[in-house]
Amino acid sequence: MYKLLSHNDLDGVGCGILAKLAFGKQVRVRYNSVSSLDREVEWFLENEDKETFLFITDLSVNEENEKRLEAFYEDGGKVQLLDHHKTALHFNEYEWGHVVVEDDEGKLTSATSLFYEYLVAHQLMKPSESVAEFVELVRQYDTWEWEKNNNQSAQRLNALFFLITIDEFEEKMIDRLLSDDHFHFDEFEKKLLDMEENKIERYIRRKRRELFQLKAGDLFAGIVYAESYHSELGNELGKEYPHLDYIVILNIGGKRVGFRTIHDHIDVSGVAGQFGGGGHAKASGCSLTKDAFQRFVLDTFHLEPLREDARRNRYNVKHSSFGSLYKNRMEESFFIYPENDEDWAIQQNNKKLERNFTSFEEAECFLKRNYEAWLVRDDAFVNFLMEQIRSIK
Ligand SMILES: [Mn+2]
Repeated sequence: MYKLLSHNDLDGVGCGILAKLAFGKQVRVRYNSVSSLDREVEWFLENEDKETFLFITDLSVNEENEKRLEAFYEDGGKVQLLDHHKTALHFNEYEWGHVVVEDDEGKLTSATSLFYEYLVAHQLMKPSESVAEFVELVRQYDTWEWEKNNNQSAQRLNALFFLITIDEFEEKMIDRLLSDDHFHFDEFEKKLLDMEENKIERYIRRKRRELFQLKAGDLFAGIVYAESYHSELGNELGKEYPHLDYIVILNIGGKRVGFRTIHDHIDVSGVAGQFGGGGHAKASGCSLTKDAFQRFVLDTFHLEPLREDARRNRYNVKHSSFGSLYKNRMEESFFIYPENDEDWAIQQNNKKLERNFTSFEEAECFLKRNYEAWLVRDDAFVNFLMEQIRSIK
């Protein structure tokens, strides 16, 4: 018999699907949150038949269980831990630990890709094209590589995972991987996924208008309340407001805070760490503790959301050699324009600021961080230009 304890996200469930393909009825699978794994491991060690082979994938155990598992292994127990999180690298000290963050070719790994390699290498599973394709989609989603590659199928696979129950997802995938030569979505799923995509788009559009800005030390954060689609939201808001160093997502019902960044110079695991949380450089989280609640909710509740830049302009556009017009809540106007070949300058209410900028982005970032200004619509831009002409006369 085999037992698999895995994470309850797409990558973790990908491992469960592989286990069922390899071992059929010979494996029992339990999916866990980060916090529930240790209880399951203890239960296994206390109650399970010693002949049962234990796999742990996409998660790692606490120090006590680390010792217990080593003793279990030394005593002839069979256990294999496979993970790809940096924080689990020390498990490589054990014969039963295999943690790889990046493979020999520099490709980021996922638990599903490591488990597939393991099963094939140990001849517990025959390699197949459709399974390899499924594994690659899971890997690209989990490492967020799908974004760079614009691999919509990877994102859609994760969306499908959240639309149905884990049991249904497992069953669908196992049937498909056993019977088809290539991985694909069926017609019903395609329809469902199109609807879901539209829904996420509308959700993000609304959240874009609810984001407010907070200066936190030397960094600037954008804060938003949201219960769902945290990854998509963090990514889209980050791209929409590149002057913000990171995005804070408050889930009041779940009493959780998520941190996301699209910037390479920011490590949000450090930000979460200040509130007792942790995670990756680009995505992290913490509990909504009293401190976090004070900082992100109470201290900021009076703030007004950022205004969005006008989207459908033909004349007042960014990077324009004629200049771009911004406004803030105090009705001050800001005009960004190229001053010579290299510099960009800003006029605040027709008065030039002393400092210059080396790029349009730098000038705009300065404006947005310090004045929360937004790009105005074409009609306001035309009025502004007419006033300029009048004042010259
Ligand atoms: Mn994973």
